[in-house]
This record gives sequence, structure tokens and C-alpha cells, in this order.
Amino acid sequence: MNLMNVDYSTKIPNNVGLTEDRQVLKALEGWHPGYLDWWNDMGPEGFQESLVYLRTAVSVDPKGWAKFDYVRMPEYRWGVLLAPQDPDRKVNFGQHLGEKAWQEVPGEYRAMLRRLVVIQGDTEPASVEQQRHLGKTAPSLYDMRNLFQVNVEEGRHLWAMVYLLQKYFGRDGREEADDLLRRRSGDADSPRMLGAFNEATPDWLSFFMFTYFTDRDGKMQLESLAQSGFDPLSRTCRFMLTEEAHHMFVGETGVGRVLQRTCEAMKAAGIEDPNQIEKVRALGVIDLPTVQKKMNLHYSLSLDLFGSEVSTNAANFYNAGLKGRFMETKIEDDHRLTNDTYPVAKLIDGRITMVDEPALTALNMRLRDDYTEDCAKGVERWNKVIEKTGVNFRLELPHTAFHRQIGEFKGIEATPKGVIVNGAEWSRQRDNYLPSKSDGDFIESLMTPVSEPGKYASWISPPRVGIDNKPGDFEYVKIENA
Ligand code: BYC
Repeated sequence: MNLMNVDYSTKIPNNVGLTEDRQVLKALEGWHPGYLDWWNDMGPEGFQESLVYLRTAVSVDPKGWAKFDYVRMPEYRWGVLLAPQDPDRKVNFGQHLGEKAWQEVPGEYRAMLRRLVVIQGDTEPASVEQQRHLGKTAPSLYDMRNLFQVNVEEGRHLWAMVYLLQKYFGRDGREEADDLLRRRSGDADSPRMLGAFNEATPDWLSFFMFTYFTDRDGKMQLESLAQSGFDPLSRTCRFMLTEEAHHMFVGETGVGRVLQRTCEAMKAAGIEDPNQIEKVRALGVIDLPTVQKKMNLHYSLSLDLFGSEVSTNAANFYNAGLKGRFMETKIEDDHRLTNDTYPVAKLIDGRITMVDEPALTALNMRLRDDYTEDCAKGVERWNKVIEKTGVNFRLELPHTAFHRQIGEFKGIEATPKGVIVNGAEWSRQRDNYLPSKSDGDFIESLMTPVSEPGKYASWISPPRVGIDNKPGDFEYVKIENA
């Protein structure tokens, strides 16, 4: 079989030779009905019968891996796709540096590796659950289609992790695969594993912030797992990253279009001061300070996804060769880190201080720093959008000590500028830092659906170009086609 192209002859499209791997094929086919039940229960509410113009992966060739067509989402071909194998690939870091990459799970690392795969897998369906109500308030068919594209691909990423569990982890892998369909985002008894994936995504600005900030954590974590010495995990994550890029595009352009629309409306109405919130809101657009507050929320929630700044788990993952650094093979050092240090922001005598820590235990901090740098670039592009309209306002990432539930700063209250304040003061200012109930109510009041092709809600600009170069009035979702 040509591993570049996908075998569609089995129920589960794949490029991993499932036809010859009867046991795994059977296990996956056994899991499939439960997945469909989950998709029907927890996937996009109200649009399961609509025809959606979606891309489906048909190859892992970077030059042409997807095809676009109208599909009903439950009929989407969720497949198992791994980037092509390099027979000479080595373990590129940690104590096994230079050994041949593993094609099977090394017994001593089984539990660690399973945990990494399960945590990654758990986030994928969680995000679909968080976004399930948004179709009903989509600001356009274009945006609705993008939401559903993100959703079906997160579904495929769940398949990717379930394949690894079923193929490489035997019976406990199968149990974990079932549990991935059992947990639910925000459920009191059986929540998703990581904090940010139990938060609500109540409106479209949250969705754009989520795909910008939280999907970008996904990118960083997948990049680190793509370095793994366990080759099947590496190959899986490499292909997932191809799809992930579109998710962050949806977030970046989504927020950019909100800013564009707000600033243009302010200019047209002659409003110079972005803090004249009621006047701006009266134009049917989202005021800039509220966009900043949404950003404060989603960035800080996403920072928590990197775990503690100083972590022996992270050191163990690295030493074992299971999870590397962002761009590991491009970094010039010994790739063992046993004698290196890395500066970590810590709380010492009530002050935020940079302290050199052993580089191995500081790996979460390092990845988080790489993430912050990546986030900041897009924020600058958003500021350019504002600047070009002539409105005087700048968005700014809050300090990493702000609003944290995990790690060094979880026990303190810091302002977005990183000033430590007491709890009472923070509570008094809370609604200036994070979206308040009334901010949420206002945004919700704007969330009226627009479903005429080529038309957009009052609070968002049209995109510059269509998906798959389609014209402006293209019908991305045929809602009534049930
Ligand atoms: N919430 O040493 P620590 C994505 C736990 S997103 C709850 O500080 P570690 C996507 C931790 O499990 C990417 N618990 O951290 C995006 C540990 O528990 P145990 C998903 C948390 O282990 C959008 C304890 O605290 N992939 O793909 O070094 C849409 C101490 O842990 C949290 C991954 O995350 C939290 N936020 O690092 C769709 C990659 N943080 O062991 C998809 C795989 C920590 O004591 N995961 N804990 O019971 C990992 O690499 C690591 O598990 C983490 C944590 C980076 C998450």
C-alpha cells in the first residue's frame, strides 16, 4: 500500500495498513459505534444533518493532503493518518540520545507514555463538547463552517490517540479509549482532565480566543510530542500539526475581524476614546477593553495547561526520550541538559523573581516561554489592525502571574501588569481584569445567527478570502438539506 495515500476500503480510512492488522481493526471498529453515539450526543448541536463544505484528509503528502466537499458531519471520514516513517530516525534527546527510535512501547516507559497519550486524547473531544452550542449563533455561514471544520478535526485527533492506545497498550489502552468517550467537559463527576477544557465557551469571541490561545497550547504540546523517541506518537503528532494550523488561523483572523469591525464602527461614528464603552456598544460592536478582558481570561487559562514551572514529570518525560522541547532538533546543545540551567519565574519572599533552575525540571517553563513568544506575535498583528484604522488602543498579554490556578503563582493574586495585590483589592478590580457578568450578557446579546450566504453579523468583518478560494457569497453550510 502507498502510505502517502489513504486506504478508504476499510470502514476507517487509514495509512497504517489496518487491513492487514485485523486485531487493531477489530478493536477500532468496536469503538466506532460508541464514538458516533458520542458525536451525536455531544457534537455540534442542531446541524448534524446539514451539508457542510469540509476538507477531509486524503493523503499525508504536504503538497496536497486534503480535498473539499459537502459532507454531513456524522458521515465525515475520520481516519488514522501518520506522517511517513523515516527508517533512520533516532531518539534525539535524553538518556537514549542516538539510539534507534522505538517502533514499540519500551516496557519501562509504558505508564508514562500512556498517560501522555491519554491527556492529549482527552483534550480533543473536550473542545468539541465545549463548542457544541455555537453553531446556533454563528455570525455567518463561513464562520459556521470553520467551527465545524475545527470540530471534525478534533474528532480525528481523538481517533489518532485512540489508535495509539488500541494498537500499543493492549487491554488497558482499550479501557482508556472507552474512558475518553465517558468523561465530559464541565461534568461534576467525570470532568475532562485539564482545567481549561472544563470551562465554558459561551460565545464566538470566546471561540476565537480559544482557537488562538488554547489551540496554540495544542500546537506547542504536539510539537514536543512530535519529537518523541516513540516513533508512532511522533508521526501521529506531525500530521495533526498540519490540521492544527487552520484552527489557529480561525482564532487569529476571527479576533482580527472583530477588531477591524469595532474600530471601523468607532471611526464612522466619530468615537475617539475606546473607553467610552456604552457608546461603542450602542453601535452593535464589541468594545476593545472587553476584547482585552477576554484575552486576559483565555491566555491565563491556557498558561495553566503547561503544568508547574518546575516539574519532575517534565524532566522524566525528557530523560526518557518521550517528550522533547519545541524545535528540539534545531537547538544547539547536548540534548541531555544534565548540567544546564534555565531561568524560572518564582515567588520568593512575596516577590516575583527569576531563579536559575536545573534545565531538566524547568522544561514546562521553557515551553511556556516559547508559547508566550508565539502568542505575542499574533497580538502584534492584532495591534496593527487597530493601528491602521487610527484608533488609539493597544492589546497586551497579561503577566504570567495573573489569574493562575496551576504552578508557582496559584496562591497569589496579581494584576495583569504582574503587581501582587491582596485578595480584597483583586476582587474589587476583578471586573476590570476579566469579563464580568454584564460583559458576558452584552456579548450574548450580539450573538444572533446570520445564515444568509455572504452576510455577516454586525460585530464582525467579512474575511479577506474565502475557504478553498470560494467567492464571498458561497453557501458553506446547506442548513436545510436534511
Ligand atoms: N489541569 O508536574 P506538573 C490540545 C496535573 S491542548 C489539571 O505540574 P506536568 C488542544 C498533572 O497532570 C494540549 N491538572 O505538570 C487544544 C500532574 O498530575 P499527577 C494537550 C494539571 O505533568 C485545543 C500534576 O498536576 N496535550 O491539544 O509536567 C483544542 C503535577 O503536574 C494541569 C498535552 O497537554 C492542569 N492544567 O505537565 C483541542 C500534552 N497541569 O501526575 C486540543 C500531554 C498539571 O500528579 N500532557 N496538572 O496526577 C503533558 O505533557 C503534561 O501532562 C502537562 C502537565 C503539560 C499537561
